[in-house]
Amino acid sequence: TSYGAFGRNRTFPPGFLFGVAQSAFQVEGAWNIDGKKDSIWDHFVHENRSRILNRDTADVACDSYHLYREDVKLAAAIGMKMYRFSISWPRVLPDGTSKTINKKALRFYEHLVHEIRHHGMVPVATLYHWDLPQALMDAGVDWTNPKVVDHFVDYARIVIKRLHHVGYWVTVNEPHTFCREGYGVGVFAPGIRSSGRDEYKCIYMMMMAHATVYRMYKNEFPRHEGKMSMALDIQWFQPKNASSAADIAATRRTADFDTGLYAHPVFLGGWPPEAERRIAERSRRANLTKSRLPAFSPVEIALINGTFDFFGVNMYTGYLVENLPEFPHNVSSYEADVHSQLSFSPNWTLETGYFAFTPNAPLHILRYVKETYNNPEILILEIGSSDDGSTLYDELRIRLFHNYFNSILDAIYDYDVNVSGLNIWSILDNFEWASGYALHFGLYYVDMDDPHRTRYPKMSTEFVNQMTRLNRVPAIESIRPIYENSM
Ligand code: GBH
Repeated sequence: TSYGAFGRNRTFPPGFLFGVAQSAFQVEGAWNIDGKKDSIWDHFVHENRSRILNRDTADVACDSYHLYREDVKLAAAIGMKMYRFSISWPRVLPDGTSKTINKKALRFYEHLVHEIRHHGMVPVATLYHWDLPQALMDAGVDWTNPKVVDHFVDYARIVIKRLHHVGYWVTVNEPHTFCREGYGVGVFAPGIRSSGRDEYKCIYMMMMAHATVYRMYKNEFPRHEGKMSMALDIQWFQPKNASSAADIAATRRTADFDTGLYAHPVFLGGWPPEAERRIAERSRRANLTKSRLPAFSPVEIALINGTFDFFGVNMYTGYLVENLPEFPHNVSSYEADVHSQLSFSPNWTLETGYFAFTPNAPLHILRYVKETYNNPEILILEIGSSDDGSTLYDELRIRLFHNYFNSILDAIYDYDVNVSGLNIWSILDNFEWASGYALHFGLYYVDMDDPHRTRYPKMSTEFVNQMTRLNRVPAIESIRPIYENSM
């Protein structure tokens, strides 16, 4: 590992913001309180409890709907200057539409924003972190139906009008994960298994929804200073066999599908040409009358292109990519379109959950974004790792932070990448979707059997605290004594 000329003592640039992240469904609980109705996630979890590991539910989760003041305080206490949360659409609009506005919900988010500002932090607000109102779903207005776009804009307008002090707006969180797992694989809500078909409609609709909200925001709220973009999950892809031309091509193809289908329309304009061509060709060979990837009209390309004030990145891991042989012509799926296989290198430490600690992944991801998408301002909206909840001494997370954060400094100083801040996923252990409470991403441990949901600082809180005080990445060895002293 090389950390360049400054060694490990480089400081973060002036104005660099540290923050923490979370999302409504994963922390709020209060699933049916004060007028909130079901989201597709409430429905997905309740309809078939075996969909979630250990039959967990998010009915109470961290109870942050009631305890949010404490959460904000915990973040401020470790020197955070940003606080990322999401707004629950079915809390604000229980039926999904603007016909019924839940005043209590708007008041809740207004208080939350106020509390964040009061503690000297910048609110980062996500409008859609995967919790579509079930009422819309029941009415057939889901992410394959163009009507979802108008409803999303109505909802966004109501929320934005009320929350003046948000510094960064995130329209949609990880459309890649949402469309892949929700409409392709079906292990996330709404549980649809339509790989490469509804999955692609979902991408199209999310691009339209994002862009229409962005245009509405700029037209209707010209005096708001908040910046707006999306959160895209970006992985560092490397060929499994670095001297195999097939693996090198598969790596490019995978980035084109997993990143390009989501980033190209917004940051460069239109679908990534290679992926668009492949899907069209495979659709033709399967005797379909049109491509499974919905076409953008020239007007739509122009509508979506440029709808960003920064590039929001969620980063966790790297993957090795191996080429797979072409699938038969009549297989209509994302897997057949991309025909590659992902794995982790044996050199990487596996985390409890989905990810592997991939040394220097942030540097590669940040360089990729800079070089591919014309050097935008980059805000890291999520970076973090999971443990199994068995100890507060989260050594692996500290090692990962040490490497990942130094790697961000490398990107800034050695490669001139414009990174304005980072948000750690997550402030609290919370409901990790289909994995329930088995994966612990928090800086604070939360005991889900404790009715009070007491928050306990893990050792990494002290690592982060030192980092925000010193404005540089602290030495790993310095942390344990400080942590133990503070207990
Ligand atoms: C982000 O998603 C989310 O924005 C956030 O809500 C989430 O809590 C956080 O990261 C941590 O995961 O191996 O087939 O089971 C990352 C989404 C979704 C990425 C599941 C890995 C693994 C699919 N993750 N995916 S599988």
